Amino acid sequence: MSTARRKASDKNISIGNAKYESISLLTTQQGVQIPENHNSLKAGPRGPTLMEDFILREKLSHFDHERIPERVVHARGASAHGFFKLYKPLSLYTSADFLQDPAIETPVFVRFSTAIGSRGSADTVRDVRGFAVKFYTAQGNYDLVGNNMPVYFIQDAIKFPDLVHALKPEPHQELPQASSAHDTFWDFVSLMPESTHMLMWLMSDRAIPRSYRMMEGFGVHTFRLVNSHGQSCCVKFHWKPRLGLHSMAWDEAQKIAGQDPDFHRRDLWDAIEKGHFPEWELGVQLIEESKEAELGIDLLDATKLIPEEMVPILPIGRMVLNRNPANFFAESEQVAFNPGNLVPGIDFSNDPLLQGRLFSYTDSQLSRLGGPNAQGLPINRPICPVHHFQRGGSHQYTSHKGRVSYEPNTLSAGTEFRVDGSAQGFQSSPDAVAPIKKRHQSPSFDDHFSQATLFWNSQSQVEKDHIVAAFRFDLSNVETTEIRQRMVDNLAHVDMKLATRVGAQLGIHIPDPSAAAGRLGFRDYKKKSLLDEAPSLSMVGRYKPDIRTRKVAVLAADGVDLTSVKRVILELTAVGLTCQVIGPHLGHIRTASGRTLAVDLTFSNTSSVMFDAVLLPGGLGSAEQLCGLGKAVHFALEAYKHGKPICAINEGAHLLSTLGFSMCPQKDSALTVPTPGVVIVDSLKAIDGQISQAFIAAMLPYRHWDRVNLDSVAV
Ligand code: HDD
Repeated sequence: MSTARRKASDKNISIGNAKYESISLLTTQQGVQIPENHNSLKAGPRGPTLMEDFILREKLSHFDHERIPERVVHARGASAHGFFKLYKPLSLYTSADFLQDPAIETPVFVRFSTAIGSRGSADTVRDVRGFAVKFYTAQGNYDLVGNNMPVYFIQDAIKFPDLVHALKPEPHQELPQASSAHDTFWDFVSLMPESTHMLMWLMSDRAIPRSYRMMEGFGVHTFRLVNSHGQSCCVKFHWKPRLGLHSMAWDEAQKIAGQDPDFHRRDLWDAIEKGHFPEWELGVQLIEESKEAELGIDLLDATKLIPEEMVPILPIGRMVLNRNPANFFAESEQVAFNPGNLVPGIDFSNDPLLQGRLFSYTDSQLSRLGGPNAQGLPINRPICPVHHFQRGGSHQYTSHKGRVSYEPNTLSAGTEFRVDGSAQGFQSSPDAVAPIKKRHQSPSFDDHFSQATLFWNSQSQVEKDHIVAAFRFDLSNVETTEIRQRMVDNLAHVDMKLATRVGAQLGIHIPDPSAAAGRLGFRDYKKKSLLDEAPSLSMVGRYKPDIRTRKVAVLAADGVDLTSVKRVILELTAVGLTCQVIGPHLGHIRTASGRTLAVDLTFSNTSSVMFDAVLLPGGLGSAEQLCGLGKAVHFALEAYKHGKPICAINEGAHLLSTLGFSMCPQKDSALTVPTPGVVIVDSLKAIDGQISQAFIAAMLPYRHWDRVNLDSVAV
């Protein structure tokens, strides 16, 4: 197309008198139209290719450089946009603008992540999850860069590189990917007793969340809120998910890692696309600085939490994620969080872990994002005006006007940025600083086990069983016997029963708490905890059940009785559940009444681990076919074994008989519950709405680990 014709046909962009249509034209980065994009420039039809082909060179060169270094930790993640809205003004505690006016919606960008794995690793591995929130406030960006666990492995940032080196794949063979189950990790943490509390969380079901949408978030460190009078108080931040706190079964998490490594990323994306916007409530624990001593817990120690039973959480607002990123790289990959991004009214504490982070994030991003101007990228840019005299640097996005790049100056209103006294701008909260310079740690950090014990004591029996199983899995993969022994000896300081149960399968001696005495970093000191148990540390029974967005698998084959199940599906969909029909093949199946039913997925491309509940419709033909289909039988067995709610209508119950024990409906009764979470229904006897209500009731607890014969059911 000639330039003239190109101009004539174009509509969207005007430059001078000319108009250009940008969409229809393929151009180079310089805007030169490319005639075709399939053949490089050659001398003759069979080559050679010519160096002068600037179109080829530009394309290949851009491709060659389109990867940037992945985050050194938290490389694997997914993000979403949304907003934060306050419940009521917090002016008593903070002058932060976004915490004053409940009418304002502050835009946010949130990135969830795993910590250990590389960018391409699976979402569902056992790991702490990152929960990083960027608030684009009128006073600048505020980043709350937290995790889904309220404590951390180490107390001082100087240990962070060692922790991460120990946790990452071992350097000689780059194994294993995204897993703590190897020698170097347990070698390090067994020599670092301060990590024991975090290890309890890591080995708990919190480390295998069902969804990013169903996990809590924590700021971890103590921060400070500062009001307009300069008065400050200590604060801990908490995110509480509206959909409750749910986890996978370990067996399930491992299988999903193979079947759908993008499980969490997809789940977040799909929920937002469907308009099921994830929501969290932000809460704060406020502690007057003078009351810190009364708590008996050092607020600067990131391996400790303040139980809600001691300081309740005050809900202050809610966050809704309602928009997926337009481009993963530009937003999720290029976003740069930094705990040092603060706004007036919020301040740091002297937590030595936090203090080190304040250096590390900026430093890390210099190499990851290629220079000091990454905050100018669209995703990182504040929404408020920015005025400074910093100039130059790689990838400078702003063409600064004028001759002045210093301050003070008289040539460019150089004093206009000066703030008046201590009333405006970011004011660091005044703090007394102890005068002795020394490389040391406060003795109040020495208690390494009391909160690990508190956590253990606060778990339900099932949660304890899962923690024991997780320790056994990880430690069984440790090749060095001495490391296994050392770790279990440490666990003896948490609870002797825990240590004995974990150690039983590890081919080691009986756990011996005294073995640790005198070891580097080990202090034989355990504070008496003010609480014996803190129910808030358990995942059980903490949230009002909310079943919205859960996924129900409807297993069906030719001969399915649609009449009895259609209404149930409609009723489940009406309360926010997603039902998908799983059949022996794609396309349609024939129903008992001769109609057709569309199949969403087959037993070849999905399995029970992708669903939260299972519905087995009636129809003799369908039931008989499914009972003869190994994958369908496995589906039901696996769902049973993972404690999932199952509802069988009429002949649908036949599939349950493959579980190996009696699952017969009771005569004269519309509903039978042979074991927790399994509902067998006689549709002829059930009244309107009864089936879906019974199924929904079975879904409320999410899982039924108290089922009979759970272990004897083979999967
Ligand atoms: Fe960190 C990334 C959370 C301790 C150094 N960290 C990173 C991310 C999260 C956290 C959520 C990913 C942010 C994103 O999505 O881009 N980190 C934490 C929490 C910690 C913590 C909750 C303890 C309470 N981190 C920590 C320490 C150091 C770092 C002690 C170093 C001294 N973290 C980094 C980093 C990363 C990072 C190397 C990797 C890439 C980046 O920052 O931008 O600087």
